[in-house]
Amino acid sequence: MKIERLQTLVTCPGRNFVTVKITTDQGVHGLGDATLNGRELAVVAYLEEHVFPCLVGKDPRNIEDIWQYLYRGAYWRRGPVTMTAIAAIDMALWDILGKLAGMPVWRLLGGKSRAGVMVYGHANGRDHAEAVEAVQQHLEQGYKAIRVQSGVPGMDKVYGVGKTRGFYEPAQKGLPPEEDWDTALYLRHTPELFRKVREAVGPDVHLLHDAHHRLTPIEAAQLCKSLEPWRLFWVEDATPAENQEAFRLIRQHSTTPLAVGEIFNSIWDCKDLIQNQLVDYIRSTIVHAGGITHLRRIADFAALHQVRTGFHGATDLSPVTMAAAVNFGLWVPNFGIQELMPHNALTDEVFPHAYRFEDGHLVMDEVPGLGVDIDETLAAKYPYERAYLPVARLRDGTLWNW
Ligand code: KDG
Ligand code: MG
Repeated sequence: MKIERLQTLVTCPGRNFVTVKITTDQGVHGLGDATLNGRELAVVAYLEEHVFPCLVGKDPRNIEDIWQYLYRGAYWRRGPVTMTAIAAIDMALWDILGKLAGMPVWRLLGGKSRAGVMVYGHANGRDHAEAVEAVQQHLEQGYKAIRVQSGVPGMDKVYGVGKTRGFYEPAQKGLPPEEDWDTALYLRHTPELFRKVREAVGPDVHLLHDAHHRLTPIEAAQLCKSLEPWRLFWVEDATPAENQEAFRLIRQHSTTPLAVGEIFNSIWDCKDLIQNQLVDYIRSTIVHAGGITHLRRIADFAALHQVRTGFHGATDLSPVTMAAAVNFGLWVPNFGIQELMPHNALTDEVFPHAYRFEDGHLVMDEVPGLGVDIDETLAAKYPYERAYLPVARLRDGTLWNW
């Protein structure tokens, strides 16, 4: 059996997605997500110029060898563009293997460890009252875990909060918009937000929060300590993690569980964090960290250190990644939680999929492969549109972490 054809399919049904389609000489095809928010076409070029020509004629069932070939064989290792490209190929190969075996990928990985994967939704509001209301709406929809973000008085825009109520999509058409940031205001208002939410919804619901890399280690420690009375499920990206040691300072001051990793692209980005038990949840995602093959390695390593999974699942990860994440989450023994930011209806139409939301969980029936497809005719109606994530600046103009 041979790989005969490899294609990238770029579509923008509301936001940009890059999909890899691999077809074998026997006509079986597999899909992989290759979307890297704001850098989409760099991954397309990497794939089309440097990866696809090397894979024609290879046996698609040799997933591990192809992974090593693309990782070690390139000589240049890691990096988001490379690892997203490798991830897309890897997902497509697992999809093909599942279809050949007539089994879902969760079965190939080792079978189900649970009936469904618990997800967390996004509640956000322009102020605390709106945020509390959004949490209550999520509870009515069946969510057991809810991330809460709120506007901060004195700041125009805050990560996670849209201009209108409800849905929040950070990437915007055109060039990167600029937002301002004031750490002192944020640190003052966030514990108050969680006091109000916890008092409104009671002890049972899991509450999460994303600090989105904005804080220094000692500020992150202050935030996590101040949130302890409200018993969060986690604080995410409390401080940037390029220096993995930075998390030690947070740990020394707080017992609030920590999650990190949505921008990691390899096991080397989290080795020290995991080995030293400086975090509790690893958020690396299948699309940006080398696919199922590499995430399995990260998850197994994490399991040795009581670190659980909590994969990224924002709208810039296509339904192909979400399908892969559900397959992975059904199997992985050290599953923690899965982020779910639902796609718009048009995206779900372009990518018909087998996973569905039921009572706070994503579930999936016994379908071969990843359980996701692409309607190529519909996808072609929505061509790529340049879009970027915002950048953040402190009040004095200093460029900050968005
Ligand atoms: O592309 C960046 C977004 O996916 C990211 O900002 C969303 O932080 C995010 C999250 O936790 O979903
Ligand atoms: Mg995040």
